[in-house]
Amino acid sequence: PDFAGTWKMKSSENFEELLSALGVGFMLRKIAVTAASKPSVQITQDGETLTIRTSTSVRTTNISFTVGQPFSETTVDGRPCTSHPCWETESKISCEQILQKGEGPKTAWTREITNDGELILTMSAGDVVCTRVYLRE
Ligand code: R13
Repeated sequence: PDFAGTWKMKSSENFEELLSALGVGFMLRKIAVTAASKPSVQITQDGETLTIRTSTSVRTTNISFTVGQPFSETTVDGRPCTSHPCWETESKISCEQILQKGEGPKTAWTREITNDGELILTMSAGDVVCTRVYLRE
């Protein structure tokens, strides 16, 4: 499917719980939650290669990867990891993350384009799943 576009967030569930599960303390969590309520996501795509720029007022991340090939990124709490993106369905990429050092809950994300053209992002840490729905701008 086509992930390309400029996306705005429609809804978010469990983002703060996700940061809690990762051990992020109260103050930084509140700052992160506030900033992450108005993100801007820009995706470009060339076949199975995606570039995703996620910007907020306090943190901007840029990832570029090809589905099927491991790449380096950081977990949502900022720890370097190696990520393994694969197709879970024809329209859903599932990505497991392995921390480069240290320990922590198992983290992963998925990104899926629905039939009505929405982008659904999930991020998980252990049993906690955060779901964020994006619409094309
Ligand atoms: C700040 C420092 C503390 C840590 C943190 C974590 C996440 C975020 C900010 C911070 C933000 C994340 C936004 C994620 C989005 C995801 C998406 C705990 C390292 C800088 C406060 C803002 C927008 O929807 O793809």
